[in-house]
Amino acid sequence: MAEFNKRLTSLKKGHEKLLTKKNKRLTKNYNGIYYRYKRPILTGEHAPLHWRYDLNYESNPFLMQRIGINAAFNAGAIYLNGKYLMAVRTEGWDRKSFFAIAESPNGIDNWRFWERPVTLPQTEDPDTNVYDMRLTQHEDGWIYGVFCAERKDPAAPKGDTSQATASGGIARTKDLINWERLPDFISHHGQQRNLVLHPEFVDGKYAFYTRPQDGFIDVGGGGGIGWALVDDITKAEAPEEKIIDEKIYHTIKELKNGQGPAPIKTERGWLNLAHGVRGCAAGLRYVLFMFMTDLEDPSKVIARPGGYFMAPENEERVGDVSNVLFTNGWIRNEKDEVFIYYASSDTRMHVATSTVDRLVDYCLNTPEDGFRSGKSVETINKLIERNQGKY
Ligand code: M1P
Repeated sequence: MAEFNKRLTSLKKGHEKLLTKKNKRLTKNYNGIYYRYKRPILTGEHAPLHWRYDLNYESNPFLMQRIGINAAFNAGAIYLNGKYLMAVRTEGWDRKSFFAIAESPNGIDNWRFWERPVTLPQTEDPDTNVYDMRLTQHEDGWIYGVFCAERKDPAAPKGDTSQATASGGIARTKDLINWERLPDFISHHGQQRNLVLHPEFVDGKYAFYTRPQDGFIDVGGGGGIGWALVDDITKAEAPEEKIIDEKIYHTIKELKNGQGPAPIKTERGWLNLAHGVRGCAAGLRYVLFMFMTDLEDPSKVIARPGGYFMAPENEERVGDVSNVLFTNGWIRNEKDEVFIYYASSDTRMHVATSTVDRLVDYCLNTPEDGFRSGKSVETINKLIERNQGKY
């Protein structure tokens, strides 16, 4: 018992130390667009001890970890009542992901999970795995959590234990504790792994960013960021999906792309953050990119800064699925500061900070991709001309 108590005290102390560690903004190599931070903001190790350990001496005299949390990543985010909150994709040792809300007083550090993970109601066809929740505070008064609901493919040949289907799951809440599950999004164009709800009605309808894809991994002949209008969110069905951002040969989104979080409204247009994927000898490389859309018609792209906005760096490059940056959450606070929550290599969460003005400037003034090496050189030469006498 003495040994048990000693270890428990030390576990609690170590955990508290991790949770209260200050983060540090990195000013070296600042690119004028955003700041990165020294440490990840949330990892599997941040999961509460009472989720992982049986804390009763009688049933766990060795104080063994009974349940493990492998990773904390791909979090949706929301600023609610002055609190910075993330709906974190929390993945157990058993490979199942679930959502758990984590809270920080300043958006940067001191992140703490709430007492319990989210209990997500099921549809008639229970999900095997759920992940990548985008939180949207909609003008209809609800907070929506839109996520991927994965199930074994009923059409998989006998003995194939990996073929899956991805659908757009939808749930809504007022407090992030009690959730109402709505039927999955019905797409007429294949699977949906990357669904995001726009925060405002468009033409009196709910508007979704979609990603029609032929298979579970491959987008195939489909792909691109799509746009679909839905009459009734309690029976969301999209007969039509219009592609607003295509995947393009020899770009950072050659293989696939997907909307990140719900866009941020600015005076100049909607700021959009997304991920782009290309193949290389090391496998798939996931980076983040931005684009801006028209205020009146958010399906119309008005600015396409070329190349990536953020790519994996240093430790971010390595994890369970290496060479991946992924984002599905960001927060704009009342000071127009923007907190970009991104995950590295399907393992841990980070934050980068910027401002609305900077991101608008980035979108409107970064040269577009010319799609050929020769065009890239032309673009650099134009800048060199403008810089004559300045260097
Ligand atoms: O492993 C990288 C990412 O792969 C998927 O994203 P996409 O559908 O764009 O390929 C998702 O499983 C995502 O969660 C994951 O981070």
